Amino acid sequence: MNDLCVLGLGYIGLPTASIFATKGKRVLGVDVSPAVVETINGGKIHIQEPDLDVLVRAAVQSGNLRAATAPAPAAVFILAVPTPFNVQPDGSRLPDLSYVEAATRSLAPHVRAGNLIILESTSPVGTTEKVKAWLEAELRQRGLALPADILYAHCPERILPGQMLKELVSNDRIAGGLTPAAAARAKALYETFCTAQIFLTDARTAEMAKLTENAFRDVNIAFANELSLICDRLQIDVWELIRLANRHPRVKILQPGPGVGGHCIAVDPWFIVAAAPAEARLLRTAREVNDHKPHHVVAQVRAAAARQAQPVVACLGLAFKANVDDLRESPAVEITAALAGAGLPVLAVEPHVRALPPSLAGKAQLVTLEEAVAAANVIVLLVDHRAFGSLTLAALAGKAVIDTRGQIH
Ligand code: SAJ
Repeated sequence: MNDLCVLGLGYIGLPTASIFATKGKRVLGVDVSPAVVETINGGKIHIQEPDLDVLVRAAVQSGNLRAATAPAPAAVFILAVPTPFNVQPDGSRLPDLSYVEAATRSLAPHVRAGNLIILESTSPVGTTEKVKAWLEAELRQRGLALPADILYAHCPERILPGQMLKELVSNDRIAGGLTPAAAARAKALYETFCTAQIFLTDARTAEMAKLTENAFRDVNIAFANELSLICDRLQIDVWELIRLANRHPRVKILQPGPGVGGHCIAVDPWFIVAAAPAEARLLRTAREVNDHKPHHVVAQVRAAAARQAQPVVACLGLAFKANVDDLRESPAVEITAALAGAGLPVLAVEPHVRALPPSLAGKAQLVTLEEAVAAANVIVLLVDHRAFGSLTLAALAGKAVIDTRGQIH
């Protein structure tokens, strides 16, 4: 029998399944996509993350990691499927737990007495309790007996895209159980590879802790983004302002940018807002401030383009943050698409990809940094990639420069 069955082989499930396998656990990785399963069984990866290819190859070659499209019996099940939100007609965002529910129900024929079921997906408070309820309902519907002593825990992941493999091992973790025994067993499991501390709590606190961490960062980025709007109005250099304010021993302002992207920070605070709409006023406003920032940048660029007789706009960077190739949920893509949609000729530079994403295909042209700088008269820096580090204001003299990351000097 498998030691572990990991459901969802994305950014969290794949590294987690692989690292357990390289530590000697027999792991079945499950994904609904046959293409993903085939890729992983071939020792390759379908997502980009430094060194993940080496880890997955080692895991598959050891014989300990195997992928399939359906689960099988295991001592431990880990749910690592997406938890997006749906936008309601009134504009509110409600968590979409359909992937967690489907994955949980798919376990019914395979669970055995004493199994540990871990929810790793970032989830609204109360989801681990729902996992238990869904599994028990599915067992009842199928006329199956409820196995004794099934344990449930929530063990959220905190790894940062771009340095996931390092953080997987070295970040402290939280193990929140529906019972203390569940938390303790989850802790013992993660000690297989986690060299940092693992703190025990209940499942609801663990769920809220994960949401709180990302909401904290969102609020702090919103503070920086709001400052950038205020400074634009007051004609103050926001970067110098933040540098100076941060010399105070208890002030640590984050960096403004073109908006907040990625799959976590722009999503998770909504789970808190949906659960406590009357109380979560600051969190909702922070989301709105950060979601507004791309529109502000688009307006700035359009105003600069209007001052050119024949504007050509260069958008430098499409990824959602520096030095990654992930274009999903990226404010840089949103801004570039809006500029092209406004009828401006747009050159896009993204050294980490070979093709434009579907939302930009046919609307912008993917070129090198040198080509963009030579051809454009409006330069918009959207991502502070290392590859753009050599750009100077002197080299861009005569062009309009909109630097959303404060990188060009
Ligand atoms: N950003 C700014 N200014 C800043 C910092 C970030 O504009 O000063 C922007 C980035 O450009 C990006 C977005 O915020 O668009 C998010 O980037 P990030 O590096 O802050 O975070 P993620 O989304 O890559 O990863 C976050 C991390 N959470 C926290 O730092 C609290 C990570 O530890 C989590 O594991 C991850 O979310 C997750 O999966 O939840």
